[in-house]
Amino acid sequence: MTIKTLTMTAVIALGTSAAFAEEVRVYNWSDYIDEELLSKFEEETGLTLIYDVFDSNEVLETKMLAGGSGYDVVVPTADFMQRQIQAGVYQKLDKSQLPNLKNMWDVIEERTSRYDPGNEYSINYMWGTTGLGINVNKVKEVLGEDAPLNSMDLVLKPENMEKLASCGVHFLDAPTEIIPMVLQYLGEDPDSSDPEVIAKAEAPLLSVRPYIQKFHSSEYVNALANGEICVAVGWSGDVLQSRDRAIEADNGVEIAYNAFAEGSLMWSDQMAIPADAPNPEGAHKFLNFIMDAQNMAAASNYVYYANGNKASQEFLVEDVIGDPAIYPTEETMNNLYTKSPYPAKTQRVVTRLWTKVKSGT
Ligand code: N2P
Repeated sequence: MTIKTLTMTAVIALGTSAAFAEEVRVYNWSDYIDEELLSKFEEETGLTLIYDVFDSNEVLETKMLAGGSGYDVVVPTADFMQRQIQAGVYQKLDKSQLPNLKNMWDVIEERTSRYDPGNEYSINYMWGTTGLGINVNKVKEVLGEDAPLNSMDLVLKPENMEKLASCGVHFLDAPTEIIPMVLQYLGEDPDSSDPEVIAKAEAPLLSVRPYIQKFHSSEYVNALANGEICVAVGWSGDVLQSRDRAIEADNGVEIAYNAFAEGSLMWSDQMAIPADAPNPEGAHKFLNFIMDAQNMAAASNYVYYANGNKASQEFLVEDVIGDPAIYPTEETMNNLYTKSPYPAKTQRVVTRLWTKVKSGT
């Protein structure tokens, strides 16, 4: 059984003779690890690993704010994590239990310290961008050879979307990523927290809403690969995994990932330990295991996301370290933007707008 085939709520207990062993419970994004690493962790530590997956920061946040999740390690995106740290949701890392911190990459540590000063509560797991997953041939068939394959025009111009609706379009169910994308398209500050600026995203989204088949943050990986849909606004590595699944299926579907020429969001997912984690020592063991250079490289090589681990880079395959969609060049990097957490009042505006967009009214 693989993680990929499980539903979001599934729980996997790995190991056979581990009935009495101590447990570590990890809650991570779906399609975000090479599952061989999970059994390797159990073999190396003698701990039983419970590994659950999610595909939404909002779902994770609700669990974290409620408390008592039972998890020892969780993986929020940095902007969400910042306000969760402020809400007292996480415990400080005990760096003496994390010798592999020496492997981490100062460039990324500096980037994430904006959200977690001194990186006292978290380590970077992976980072990536939000852009376009495309079935190249289908989209050209529908829109012609000069289809805007790397532009927001593809998914925000109603005349394009009306045609693409015939082959299927998914958007991430991620309001804090899609709304900034629309603001960027409009020439507004994508990181704006001003409710009046945010309100400007509503009309463009409603104008393409009739042509969006689904708002979902993980189904598109298979749906693109098997030709059920032709476009997804999705996450870089997930689209690249979809490309691989199509190649493996040998079904003639060619999937590409393109960041937006107008500028894409760059996000960082951070591993952190809840304040009420049942097994903080096991949590530290898991973090240290992940920060091993070869383990981190194995994870990135499998899921096509860049990581924050400098020492892992010599073990990355060329397909990963050499792909500017994963490790962007300086020039691409300058075209990316980042997000800050929304203040509570703005978050409510965002949530309301999103409900309206999803319901299409
Ligand atoms: C992994 C998706 C993680 C990206 N499948 C969201 N930050």
